[in-house]
Parts: sequence; C-alpha cells; structure tokens
Amino acid sequence: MDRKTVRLTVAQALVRYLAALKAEVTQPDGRTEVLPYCGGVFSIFGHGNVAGLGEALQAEKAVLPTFRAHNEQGMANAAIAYAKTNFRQRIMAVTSSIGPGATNMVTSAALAHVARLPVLLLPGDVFVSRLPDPVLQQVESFEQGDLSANDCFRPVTRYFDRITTPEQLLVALPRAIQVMTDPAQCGPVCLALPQDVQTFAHDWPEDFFQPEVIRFRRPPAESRELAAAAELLKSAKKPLIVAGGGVLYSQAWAELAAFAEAHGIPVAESQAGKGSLAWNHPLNLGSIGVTGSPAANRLAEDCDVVFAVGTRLQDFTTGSHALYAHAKLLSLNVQPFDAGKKRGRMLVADARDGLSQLGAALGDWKADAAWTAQARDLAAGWVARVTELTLNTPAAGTLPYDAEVIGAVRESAADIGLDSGASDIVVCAAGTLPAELHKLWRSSMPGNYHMDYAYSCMGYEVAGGLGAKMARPEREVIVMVGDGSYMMLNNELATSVMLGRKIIVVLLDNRGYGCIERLQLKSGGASFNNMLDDCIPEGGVPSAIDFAMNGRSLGAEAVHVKDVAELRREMARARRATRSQVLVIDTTHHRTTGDGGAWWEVAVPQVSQRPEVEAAHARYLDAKKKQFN
Ligand SMILES: Cc1ncc(C[n+]2csc(CCOP(=O)(O)OP(=O)(O)O)c2C)c(N)n1
Ligand SMILES: [Mg+2]
Repeated sequence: MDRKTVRLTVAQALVRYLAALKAEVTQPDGRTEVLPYCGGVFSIFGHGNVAGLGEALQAEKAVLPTFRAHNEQGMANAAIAYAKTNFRQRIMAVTSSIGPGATNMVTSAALAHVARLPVLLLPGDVFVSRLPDPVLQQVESFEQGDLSANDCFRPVTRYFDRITTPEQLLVALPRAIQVMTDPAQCGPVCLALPQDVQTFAHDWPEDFFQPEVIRFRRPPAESRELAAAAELLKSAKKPLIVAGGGVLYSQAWAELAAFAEAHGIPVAESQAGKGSLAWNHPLNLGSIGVTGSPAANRLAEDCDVVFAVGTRLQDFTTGSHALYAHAKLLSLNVQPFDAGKKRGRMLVADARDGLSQLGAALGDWKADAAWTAQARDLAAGWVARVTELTLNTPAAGTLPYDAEVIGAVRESAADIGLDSGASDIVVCAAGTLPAELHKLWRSSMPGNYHMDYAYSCMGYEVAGGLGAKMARPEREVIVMVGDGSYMMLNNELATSVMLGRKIIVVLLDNRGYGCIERLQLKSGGASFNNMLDDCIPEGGVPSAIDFAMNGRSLGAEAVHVKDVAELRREMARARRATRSQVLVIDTTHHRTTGDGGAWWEVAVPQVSQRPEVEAAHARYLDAKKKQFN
C-alpha cells in the first residue's frame, strides 16, 4: 500500500511537526489539559536561516508563533525560563543564523544542561555541499571538513545532531523530543541545520505530521531498592529531607507534604527546590546549605539520615560536602547519575510516585517525636526572624541592603490589597540576591521562586523574566537583579515591551560585583577589579550609569527611588501598570544577612606575600577537615 506523502522542504517539515506536537500538561492545581508542546519559536535571522527556516516559520505563524528578540543568548534564556515555569512540560524553540548567532546560544545551552531544562536549539549551519566554502561566518578547521561552530554545542546539549539529508529529520526530530520529554534525560537539544539542507524538498509521509500526544513518564521504584530505602529510613531517629528541583518538576509537592507530615520529617529546600513546601508549612525549615537558614543548617548538622529528593546535591546544597556528610544518605531521583552520588543509597524513581511508594512501605513509622518538635520550633522561629529582617528600616543616612528591598517588594502587594504577593514569581540568577532570596523570599506556591542557581548565569534575569511571563501572563513577574547582572544582558527588556509581556525589574545598584568583592576579601585578597570605583585607571572617568534612563531608553517605565519606603510605593504603582517597569534602588554591598549560611569551598592560595591570604588559607584547611571524602 502506498503511504500518502506531502512534498515539503526540511524547514517546512520541521515547523509543521513542531506545530502539530501536543502534550498532556498538568497545571499546578492538578488539572490536566492537552496543549501545544512548543509555545513558539524565538528567532533572529541571518543568511543561515532566513531563507529556509524563515520562510517556513512565516507560513505557519498562525499556528506556531515566531518571536523576534535582541540577542540569541537572551532569547534562549527566555525559552529556558518558559520551560522552567511550565515545570518542563512545554518548550520553546530558538533559531539563529550560523556562526556568531549560534555561538551566542552556547552559554544558554550550558545553562539548560546544568539545570536539566529543555530547549530546542536550531542554529543554521554551513553548506553540506561545501561549494561556497568558506561561507560568511564559517569557522574553518584545517583538519576536519565536517567541523563547524555548532560543534561547540556537543558538550552542552543532551542530544546533538546535524541534519545533512532530509530523511534524517524523520529520526532526529522525534529523538530530540524524546530526550526533552524524558524526566531523567531532560535537557537542551540541538539540531544544526545546514542552510542548503533547510531548503531541500522531500516527500514526507503524512502521518509524520500527526504525532501522538506527549505524556510524561513517571518511572516507579524497583521493589528491591524500595525495601532497602525503607529499611534505611526506619533506622533513622533524626531524618532530614532535602527537597530539590526534581520535587517541582515532578509536581510532587502534595506528596512531599503528606510524606513529611505522616513521618514527622522536617524539610529543607535547595535553591532549585525552594517552593516545594509553602514557606509557612510547620515542617519547612527553609533554605539549606551555603545560603541556608539557621533552622535547616542546624538540623543538617545534627541529623542521622538525609533523604535527598530530586536534587543534584551541588556544592551550595551540601555546604561543599561538609554540612551533613556525616549522615547516611538516601537519594530518590529519576536519574541514576544523581541517585548514586556521594555513595548514597539509590532509589531511582519519579519523585511523586517514589514518595508515595516509600510512604506506603514505611507504614506508620515516624521520626523521633522530640526531633520533629524541635524542627517545628526552629521553623517557626525562622519565620518570625525573616519578618524581622525584611521589615527592618535602615538607619537614616545609611543605604539599605537586599533583605530590606525584598521586604518592600513583598509588602507592596498587600498595600494594594493583593494576597501578600502569594502569586508573585521572582526571577534571579547571580550575585548577592540568590543568597538573600533563598533565605528570605516567601514562596507560597510552587514555581514562584524562579532561580537559576545551577549555572548562576549573569544576564539570565531580565530575559528569564520575559520567558516566565510568556508562560504565566496572569502572574506578576518580578525580576530582582544586581547592577552587574543587569549590565551583562538587559536588552530583552525591550522585547518584553514589544510583546506586551510586562515584567517588573527591581535593580539593586551597589556599584559593582558586591558578592565577588566580599569573596575576594574573605579569601584574604585585596579589593581589586570588582567594585566600579576601584577600577578607574589613571585618566579614567568614574562610572555613572543612569539605570533608570537605560530602562526608559528600552521602552520601559523607570524610576530611581531614594529609599525602601519609596520603593514600596513605586512597587504598588508598578504592579498596577501594564508596561514593563524598572525600579532602581541604591544599596550597600557591605551588609548581608548573617543568620545561617555554611562553609563553601573556594580554593585559597597555598603561598602568598599577603599575610591575609596565609590566614585565609589556614582557615580553609581547618574547614576542609569537616569535608568527607
Ligand atoms: C556570566 C557570568 N559571569 C561571571 C559570573 C561570576 N559572578 C557571579 S556574581 C558576580 C557579580 C554580580 O554582580 P551584581 O549583579 O551587581 O550583584 P551583587 O553581587 O553586586 O549584588 C560575578 C561577576 C557569573 N556568575 N556569570
Ligand atoms: Mg552589584
């Protein structure tokens, strides 16, 4: 029997397939609905994609929207944030020309790779015919004829292919989708598209364009691993749960709460896992690790078994493996690579179903009542302390620090009668703020703490805010960003204005790379090359960036406020506005929240002419004694 075919170019077939893909998406309230899997395509055209992919996208724009941004890294970051906000159930594709457009996306690919987030990268590539070689922007290898700039994507994607002949798309494209929708493998994929191949016509089987609805897999635990996991937990008297991003991506928050309550186990949250439990849940100890709360870190030091759920156990989460390395470790993770870390006991399963299975296996076993009671006390104490820290008014004449800014941002919701900002999504990535927000931000709903602290990529914030807003237009998206990160990449602010996707950017200007300056001093170094005023050479001019003017020049409404009280008023106004906002406030880098925290391994020179470095090195060796091998 003849299969029906349709004659299309490679680019047209790719776009038609993407437009046809649907996924069964579970919303945070538990409803499921079938929605387009690909929310759209971010695109900056060049000769490498305008004629091929550009033509195909234009034809399908009613079904698969195309969005123009200003920088390939920015638009890829927005696409990644879109997927994160959708708990990895929906993606965006990103296409660039060959060469610089493509390599601009390599940083974003690495971000998505580290953070286990899906994004479909479609860079143009050099001619397979090789006839025009070297085409404009072609990287020429003297030895390897098949090497192009796109090979940079190989180490930072979970799947890479170069489409050199039309039929290949029939295999490579479904495979790319499979990788992105698999909970264990999930990450960025790259299909490099040589510009001539994009334009080649082929007779495609029509059924290729009727793909099955994507349903996300939830692998259950094996009975042997389950029994061993239950045995280990039952041996505990003082267990502690460390909740990671996997709890959120598996939408396991109700099961986590039920598990913690049933067995009396307190919960601490990693950066990616913050929001797994509501901030005021009586067993939520708050953030753990280097940016951890005193409640969580105190119990981390005392616990006998750590039950890690859906976490990569990165150095900030483990206090560089010195905070709770004494405890036995049980790791529930859908990815065996993570479940097997630190010689812990593995429980390979989906977080939601694994928690239910393990809960059933534990029966009515409970942690020591005194341990649970202590956890509740510490959690309540920390909630009160957060109020105190964030509602503090800085003394007259002194600059505020991040905690006070966080308080003003939060309280401004209540000022205009909103639910204390319960649905606000905060977006952040690097600098001082990740530590302050991890400790002090109040997450009422899963997903309203949107932090890239996996790649901690400066410049993610504004673009990430745009992506989050595209995923959740009904929520208030508040980007909190330092002056350094803002300067690194802010141009998608203009895209947010153009697309009518309002974001509020709260910019904390402490005139430089404050967190790195403090790290430098802590490592015994001298102030050097971090704060702007320390970086003016002979004959140079002090930096005087007008951030509000910068925001306005990109089309946003912007104001430079004089203090936290004015910030709170301006935030209330900004919440009512429809256009993107930039609120700039001067802050100090000298103050941070001293409560909590843990050691973080940063290597200190073994020899130096500076006595401060030698002293820091001695402290470093001392701290390393607590680190387990
Ligand atoms: C792309 C990138 N480059 C460099 C770094 C290293 N880094 C981390 S935070 C930081 C300074 C951030 O400055 P700012 O945004 O002003 O925040 P602050 O620490 O001053 O609050 C630097 C340079 C990074 N995380 N990402
Ligand atoms: Mg700064």
